[in-house]
Amino acid sequence: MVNTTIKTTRSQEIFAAAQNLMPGGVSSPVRAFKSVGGQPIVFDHVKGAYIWDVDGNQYIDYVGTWGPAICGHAHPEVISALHAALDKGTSFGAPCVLENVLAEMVIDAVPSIEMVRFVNSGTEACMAVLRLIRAFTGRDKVIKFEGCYHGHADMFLVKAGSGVATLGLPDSPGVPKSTTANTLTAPYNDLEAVKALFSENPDEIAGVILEPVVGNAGFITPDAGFLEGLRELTHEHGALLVFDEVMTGFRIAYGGAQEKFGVTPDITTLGKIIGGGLPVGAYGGRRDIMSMVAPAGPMYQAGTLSGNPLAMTAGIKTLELLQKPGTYEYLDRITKKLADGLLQIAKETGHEACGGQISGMFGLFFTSGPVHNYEDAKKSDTAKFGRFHRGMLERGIYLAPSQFEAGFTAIAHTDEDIEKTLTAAREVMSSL
Ligand code: KE4
Repeated sequence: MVNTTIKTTRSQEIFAAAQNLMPGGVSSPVRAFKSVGGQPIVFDHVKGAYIWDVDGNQYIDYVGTWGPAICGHAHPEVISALHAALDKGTSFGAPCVLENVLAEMVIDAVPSIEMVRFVNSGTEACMAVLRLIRAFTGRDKVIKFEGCYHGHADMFLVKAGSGVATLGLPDSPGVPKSTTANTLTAPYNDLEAVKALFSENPDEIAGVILEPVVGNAGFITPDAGFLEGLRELTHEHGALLVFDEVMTGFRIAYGGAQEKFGVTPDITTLGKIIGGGLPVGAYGGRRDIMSMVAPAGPMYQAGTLSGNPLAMTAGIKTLELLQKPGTYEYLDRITKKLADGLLQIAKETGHEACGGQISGMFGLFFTSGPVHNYEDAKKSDTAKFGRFHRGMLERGIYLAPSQFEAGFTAIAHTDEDIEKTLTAAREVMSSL
């Protein structure tokens, strides 16, 4: 175990036991701190912008359970809405008006979505969309971008980001070559590479899927014209454009990255925030495309807990809270203060660093940059990032435990939290 100045005895005991019970002791790989080293902390409870671990240590949280906690953890209005919903049952497996309510909110918010289907995770949403674009176009091939992550379905585990990048996995064993033969990849922000793929595979590409702002290779923004270029190319070649907004949806703006950048895809995947901390994913888009989904159409997709009343309740309340005037201006202001502060401190303490933020999403790479794609991101000093992560953790700041993840703020973060974080960052970077 890594000696730390904070007391983590109980975390160590629980995590040691967990490793005998669950692979790596976790329910999702990135949580194991493999790429940053040291002992993962075991959470006891969360509230607002804060975490308390099982040893009683408190942290300012910039992971927010990977995005859902944008209103702060355990928001009192979400919790009380859930309490009321609980008394009516936890799952129906039948139509429920709450699905109508959340569906209308999503359709009203997201420019590309005319109809929506709820599922239970972002992975499910992306899996279903891959099947849908193939069903709609009659074509089999799909273009994804190196470093982008669209969940763990076989077809997407090709040069994927997030935990795959974090652990440096060669994609993954167990994925037959035949499954990924139709998955084409290009460097992010490289329109010429996409044009070449369309030329080499005429009339065979069903669609292009991407994170419109990348959070799974670290934080990477689209170059000017990149999203617009993909919109034109997909139109030109009869392919569909899919924005995977599982992470960016309702975070980059209330209408997602597509609202922020003014580029409307044909289909959008969502997750995280629309579940308000409970398991929800969704996919939606043009009515003519979505009408292919069973039972309206022939494309099959299903789920026992899809649209369950608890998850719908948490999502509805979360989106209601996000509709409050000034929400995204506040998120942008405090996150800019954080990101700019981190870069300024890195420069002042002699470290090559780059990064930035959009609304409540930010990132920091220890490399001079700029970082336009995954290859650039991989040039960053991940060992230094690991030392930075540990140093911040010991000072009560909980950052994403991987260089290849983005950071998230919430409306619960205060200026004081940001200032405390920057003070800790200066101490750590001075000693890196
Ligand atoms: P889930 O199946 O984890 O709900 O969603 C998959 C997914 C799809 N698309 C994007 C853009 C995503 O960011 C994700 C999941 N994000 C990761 C964090 N980088 C989830 C954290 C984890 O895997 O534990």
